[in-house]
Amino acid sequence: MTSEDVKKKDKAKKAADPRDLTVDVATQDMIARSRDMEIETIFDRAQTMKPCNIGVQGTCCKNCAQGPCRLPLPKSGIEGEDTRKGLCGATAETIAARNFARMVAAGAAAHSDHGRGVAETFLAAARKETEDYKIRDTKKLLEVAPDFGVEIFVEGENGEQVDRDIDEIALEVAEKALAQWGQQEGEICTLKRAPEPRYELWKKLGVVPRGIDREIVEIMHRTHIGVDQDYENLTEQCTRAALADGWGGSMIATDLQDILFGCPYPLKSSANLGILKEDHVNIIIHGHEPLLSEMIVQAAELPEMVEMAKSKGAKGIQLGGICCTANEILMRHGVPLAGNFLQQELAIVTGAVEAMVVDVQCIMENIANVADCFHTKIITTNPRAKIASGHTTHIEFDEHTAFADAKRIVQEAIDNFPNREKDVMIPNQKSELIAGFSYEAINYHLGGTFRGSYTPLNDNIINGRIRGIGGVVGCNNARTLHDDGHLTVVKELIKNDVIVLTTGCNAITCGKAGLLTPESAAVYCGPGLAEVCETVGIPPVLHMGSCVDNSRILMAATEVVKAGGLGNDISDLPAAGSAPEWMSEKAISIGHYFVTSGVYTVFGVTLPVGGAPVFENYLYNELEEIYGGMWDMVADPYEHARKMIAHIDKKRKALGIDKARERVLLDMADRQKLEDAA
Ligand code: NFS
Repeated sequence: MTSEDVKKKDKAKKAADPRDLTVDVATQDMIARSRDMEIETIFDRAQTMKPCNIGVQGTCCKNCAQGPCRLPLPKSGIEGEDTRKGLCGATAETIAARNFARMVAAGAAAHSDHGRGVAETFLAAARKETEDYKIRDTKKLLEVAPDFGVEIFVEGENGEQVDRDIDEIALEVAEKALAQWGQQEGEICTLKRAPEPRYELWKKLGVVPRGIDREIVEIMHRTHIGVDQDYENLTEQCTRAALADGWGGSMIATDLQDILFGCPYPLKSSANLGILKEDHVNIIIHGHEPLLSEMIVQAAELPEMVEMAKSKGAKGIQLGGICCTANEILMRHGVPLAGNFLQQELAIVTGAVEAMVVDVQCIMENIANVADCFHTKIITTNPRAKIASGHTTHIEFDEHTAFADAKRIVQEAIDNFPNREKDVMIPNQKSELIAGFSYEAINYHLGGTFRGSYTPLNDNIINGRIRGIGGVVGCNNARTLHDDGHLTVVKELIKNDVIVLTTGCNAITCGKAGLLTPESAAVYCGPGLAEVCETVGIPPVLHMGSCVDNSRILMAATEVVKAGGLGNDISDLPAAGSAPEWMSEKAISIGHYFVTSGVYTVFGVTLPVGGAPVFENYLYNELEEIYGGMWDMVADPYEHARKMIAHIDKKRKALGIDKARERVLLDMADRQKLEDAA
């Protein structure tokens, strides 16, 4: 071995220290165990494979067979005119904008196809073609029906207004909702839920999406060789597709899921790999669509299943969630969170998982290889998402036979319990949490009146106890210290009296770190936010659900605008968005619908636009003049949070409520003095 080789090996060893890869102790322990067992995980691959330097700049075009054309920024920067061009003449700006647009398209497609699946099941339920899904939350059905143009009253015999039959309403909502995907002209109807000035702005700019599928397809057309060669025009199409996601596909998914499975309200649960139980049949549900997981939750609770588990020597059945499915079944059933995106392979490394059941999205192909080292069965369930590598079982999940399919899956897991052959090692770590903050639940909790309202929240923002609102969401990314970005951003925000709304993998991180409890307010929050949390009895970080449930954040922001006193539009609010550890294309679609809804949105790690400074400037600065919100990228999580806070302060100043906050802080200091004197 040459000295160079030794150096390389030492470096790899050093980088392999699990504490350099994650701040989560359970994850550190499992990385160490995977290394001891010589099982490769994403944490190892992130060391050995470096990202492509041109790809990260966003300036590699492979949209035709004359390329890939690679246009990195010259080391010395650009002096004078930028002469970089692809074979067809595409500039770095065009290439980066096209790549960005394709990410929006893929992200919007993923969320929206999820929504379509929900709408189809909803239609089957409304038509009574399935016994397994029912219209459960009729209150929410009646609330959303008018947004789809569905009447909830009919004229009675004497001309009086009477309630319309609920099944009829459900059927019409199902048909109207599903029609939003294939609609060719007009507008997606749920866009009108936005504050009026926002909707009018979109209309004026001509970016109101016509139909969900149409806007996604148009991105694919425009980014084909030789079509749209104007980054501003491309960005405009990104806006249509992203709005069709956030205010369309995702929002409709959330609505219909709530109607089918119940609108979430606060409940207790726990998080981290420590929720697995050595003496139980452990089933991990991983992926995104609650259609499947809801049925598995019900199947696992059946006394006959529990008995069957006991007959195999287990004490019972333990379910745990990974990724956004985890959030869905946590929000409605309190099923504990096993972990977030980067913990999926490691859950299997515990040796305690009988089955990992997956549907779609954020499922790493390598779970099949890790499972091959254990008795764990990987069960794929969706025709859209199979795994070729490793030994996997496919049990296709059909909405018409859903419960029977779920029972088969649970049975497979139970049958697998006696096959554990390796030692089991379950980390001790798990934290208590409270989740279930739909925007309706926030309304109720903060309002506390008959109808509930956001007015008390607005009052506390206006009087300065709460400085502003931070929406912190999104993935994990193996290129950055796992969970550290999430925690640093969230802790800095709440320390500075910014209340945090969370979803996705960020929510799971916060749950693991104990930030989703009311008690954490006294430890981590600034005095103003701590006081509000204590009075109302809520955590400073409110778990609102999965990634499609970012639509709940949009609705919460809309409710805050409507409650009054904080301007007329989302862009007037002292609020900012963040995805500190993002990695998926869905995150880009989410980021873009937040930006174009008027929110200053900061991403961590990197954004693939750095090689195209003009397009980058357009996203980071010029969009603010158009939409009142803009993109930003700050890799350092502390600086990231500080920029959000600076933006919140800028908005407070514009609203003329900056002085109020100074008074509150003075009050607190004075109170402190009095307490000290006493
Ligand atoms: Ni959303 Fe990211 Fe995946 Fe959920 Fe987690 S990785 S964009 S947070 S699980 S979708």
